[in-house]
Amino acid sequence: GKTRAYLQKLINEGSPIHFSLIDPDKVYDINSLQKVVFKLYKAGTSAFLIGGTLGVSKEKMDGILSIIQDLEIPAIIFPSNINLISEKADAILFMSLLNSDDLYYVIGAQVSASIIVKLSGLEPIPTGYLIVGHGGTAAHIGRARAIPYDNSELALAYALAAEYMGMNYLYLEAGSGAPETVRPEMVKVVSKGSNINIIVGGGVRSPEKATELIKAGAKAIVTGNIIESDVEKAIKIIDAIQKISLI
Ligand code: 1GP
Repeated sequence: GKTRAYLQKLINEGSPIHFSLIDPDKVYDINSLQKVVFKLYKAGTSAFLIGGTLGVSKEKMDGILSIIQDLEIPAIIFPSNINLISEKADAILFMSLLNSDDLYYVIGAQVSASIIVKLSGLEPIPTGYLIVGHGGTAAHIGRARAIPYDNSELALAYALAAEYMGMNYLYLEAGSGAPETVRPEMVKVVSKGSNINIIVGGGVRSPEKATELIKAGAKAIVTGNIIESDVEKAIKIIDAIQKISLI
């Protein structure tokens, strides 16, 4: 698959990945989004993620995707449920919410969606989704038993389980707008103890924090809220992590 190969190439080169997350529910003006998307693209964001937990319809997704579609970088669906599958994207984070108490979010939604994904031609990216700390709306809706911010060993146990089940990525999620990000200490323990590629998101609002998380071993950083509230800040985050070489 093209998107997986593209991301793997960045990882092999030691280039940190930056994902710009667009939540279709938070987009009120498609024209200003267009400008923001172009700025992020020019600044060197690695790919766009599109998704959100509440208030997202396929129509809204398609509207956003029509803007991103023609750029040279991938548009990747970050799904909260099975209704958010659009053939206008390049790929989908095919995720299991590993620490959910509800089998629907662990394997049910995936079974309901798999044939649709196959028919859509979207490239699935096997991803474990692990909710940490604050957890935000995603934790509530996903019935997650969030991993405490300071329990790195528990996160590592999930990471190894995900790796042994064949997943490529582990998304450590503190929840959109979380007052505290996943701690660099947890990222360090998981990256040292496993071979899975770590994505970190939730509450990343400064270049310093993003840098710290990358240096701790994250392969990718996600920024969501900041893109809509302060795109120049998001660009500073992109610039900061691009300066880091992981080799
Ligand atoms: C949410 O991890 C993402 O799923 C991004 O979080 O909106 O806080 O950047 P923020």
